Amino acid sequence: MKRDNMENTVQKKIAAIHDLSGYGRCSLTVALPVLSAMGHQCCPVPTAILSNHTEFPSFTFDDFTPKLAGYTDEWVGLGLTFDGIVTGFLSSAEQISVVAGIIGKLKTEKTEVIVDPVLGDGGKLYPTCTEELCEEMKTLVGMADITLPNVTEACLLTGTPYKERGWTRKELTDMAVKLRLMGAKSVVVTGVREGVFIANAVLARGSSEAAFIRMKRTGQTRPGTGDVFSSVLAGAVLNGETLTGAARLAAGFVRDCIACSDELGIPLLNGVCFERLLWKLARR
Ligand code: PXL
Repeated sequence: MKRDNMENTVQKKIAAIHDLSGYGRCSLTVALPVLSAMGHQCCPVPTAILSNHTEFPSFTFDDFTPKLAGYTDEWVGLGLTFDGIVTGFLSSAEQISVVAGIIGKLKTEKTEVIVDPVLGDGGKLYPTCTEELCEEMKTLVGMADITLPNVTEACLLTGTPYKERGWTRKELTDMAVKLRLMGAKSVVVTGVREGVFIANAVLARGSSEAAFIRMKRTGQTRPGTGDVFSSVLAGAVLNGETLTGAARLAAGFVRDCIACSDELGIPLLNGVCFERLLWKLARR
């Protein structure tokens, strides 16, 4: 057995393909601490370096695309294999084919590929996300063992008109089925408003019916909660949890983070103070 593979039997190794935003709690600044707390070794692949996330009125943005192939080729040279590969915010349509190549290089038949198709929220695209990026994102969704779009992203990917509320379970299941037809094995549609609840539709591999997980809304929508959700879900799946169990853990954790952030008066744009609650995820 290769040395690296032996290491994987004692601790899961996850490549986290996200941007590094210095301020605002999203992407790598969420994935690294969350996956570490859950007992995994998280290896960052930075897609871009930003001063802060793009929901602030201004930000600096340095694309890392030209460096990505060389960076990950070094990992191939070291014989690294990964139990999980998670993807999040990507810089450009062009970067997606590079990321698809990286997944192809780093994945084995046992690797869990988790694609968060970060495109927008509240019915709107994020400022750096273009129509072409949305189109290309479908390729990555097709490579996913699990994809977890929010409702806005599920609409953009499936060509469904967006609405803030009033989703029926059938409409949500239909969107999840369409995403599965694109090639994703399992789908979780996150952040669906249902009155005083937030629901998540979980369509697991091979299942014809979605499970719905509902949590009471405890506060306002905040940036970065999708990244907290995807990191907790990835960490839990790699700890052997079922997809529905992992989605329940992630939804409950996000709910608690929102409540805690409101209680502490954290400004909305600063995301959620997940740091205070990481202990809930900790694994010895
Ligand atoms: O949380 C999604 C996200 C990730 N990365 C960057 C973002 C956003 C959402 O605004 O701007 C840079």
